[in-house]
Amino acid sequence: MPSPRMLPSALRRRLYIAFAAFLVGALSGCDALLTEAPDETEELAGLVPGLSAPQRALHLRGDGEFARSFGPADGLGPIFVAASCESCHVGDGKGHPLFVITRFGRDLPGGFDPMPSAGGPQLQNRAVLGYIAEQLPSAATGVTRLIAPAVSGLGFLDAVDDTTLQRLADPADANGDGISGRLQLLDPTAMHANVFAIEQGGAGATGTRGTLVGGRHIGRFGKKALAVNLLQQVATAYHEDMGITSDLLPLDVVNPAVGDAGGDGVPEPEAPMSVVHAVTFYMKTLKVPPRRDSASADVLAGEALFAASDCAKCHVPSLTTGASAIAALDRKTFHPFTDLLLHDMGAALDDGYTEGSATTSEWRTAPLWGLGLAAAAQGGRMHLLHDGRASSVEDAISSHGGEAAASRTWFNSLSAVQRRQLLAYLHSL
Ligand code: HEC
Ligand code: HEC
Ligand SMILES: [Ca+2]
Ligand SMILES: [Ca+2]
Ligand SMILES: [Ca+2]
Repeated sequence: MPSPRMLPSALRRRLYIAFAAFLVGALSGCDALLTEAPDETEELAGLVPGLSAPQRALHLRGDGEFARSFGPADGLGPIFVAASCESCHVGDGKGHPLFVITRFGRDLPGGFDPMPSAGGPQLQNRAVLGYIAEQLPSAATGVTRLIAPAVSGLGFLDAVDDTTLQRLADPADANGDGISGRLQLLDPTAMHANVFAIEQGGAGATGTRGTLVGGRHIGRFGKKALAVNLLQQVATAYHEDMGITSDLLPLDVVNPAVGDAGGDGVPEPEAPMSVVHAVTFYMKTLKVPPRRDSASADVLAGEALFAASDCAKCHVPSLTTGASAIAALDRKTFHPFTDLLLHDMGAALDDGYTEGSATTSEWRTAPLWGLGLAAAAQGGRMHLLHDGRASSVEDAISSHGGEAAASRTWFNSLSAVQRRQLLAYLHSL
């Protein structure tokens, strides 16, 4: 458990809510700390600099909605995973493996079957009173359990042009370095058309977005990059994770073994578009995770090691946004340590589960910004990789295979001093 002093007040306030059980001990005696000014350098929640007053107001409204817990009278369910965004995305930081999302499907000769007639691809393991939750079907061959990613800085990733991702992709490994980032390519759906149309017409990205590559759209959010932009991700989260309908996804998710059975009794849409927009805007305008100790000698030496390594070919240190109607996100260079592309990570990370054009062993490069803040958000101990299985950075690297196998070998060949320097750098992100 981290010392309460290490935690900024806003993060701490939120952690206390979700981790009350873990933090009961820490609560006693830290009343004085709670009233201290937050340490800006460790604050994860917060606005991107340069927002106008109306933009700040919309951000605050979205913040409130993100924290809001839905009840049966608000349309929760009839089946769902959690009652609020914040119950998984605690303090906007990385989620704890106690609160995972489970998705499943099975391999068939014709390809992967997300088992819709058995409630796939996502398991809604809770239900409102009088309705029956889903159970994992025994016929599922691929089951994946995903922890919630941190949501800070996502507006910058949302505002990167499609052309930037196309430029980074090297599907045939043309430069022969064993690393071949692929675009997640998705069959166009009515939802894509809607989310792109709304974004182009509203306060969203105005650069190259919604590009068709071989007739398919480019995905970028989610661990296998299934969502094309934040608006789609947010509307889908309401729908699949909380059972909340909107104009973008107007039919409640039901347990196919039960059928509608009166559903949740609340008319659709349960969340007006103003709420979906406010939460999307909140996601877009959270500041990037702050760096710490960035000038120490070890960190600077580690930075040079990282830049010279293959790590940086996937965990790309700098990206630049395209044109954005939000001035604070317009053509800005930022440091996410991801290329937003899919990579084959080898057998250890193969979960037998596939989404869109991503294979079972392919994952979107996890951004490394905020890595050093993960443990604080996760109740004191680090849980890395898509399912939170790794308890340290070294542990996460030891699961890197496939395209990242050479990178893992390189890491293992570092001297003790170099390894300490690289880890100091990664923890400063
Ligand atoms: C039950 C836990 C849970 C709930 C509730 C939940 N999320 Fe998530 N969230 C996740 C997980 C797990 C992922 C990764 C999903 C994936 O890979 O497809 C995720 C992914 C995301 C992402 C994509 C981040 C990225 O880096 O690609 C955003 C944005 C997001 N959630 C926002 C929300 C919002 C907004 C809500 C409420 C409307 C919400 N989430 C509710 C668990 C949750
Ligand atoms: C071929 C691309 C690639 C290379 C090279 C690579 N990584 Fe990764 N890395 C990934 C992907 C993809 C994930 C997400 C895997 C998952 O979630 O299961 C990841 C996850 C991680 C994580 C966990 C992050 C989190 O939030 O859970 C760390 C830490 C990490 N990588 C560090 C490194 C370091 C250090 C190197 C160099 C020694 C490296 N990686 C090389 C693609 C790569
Ligand atoms: Ca509902
Ligand atoms: Ca389901
Ligand atoms: Ca309903």
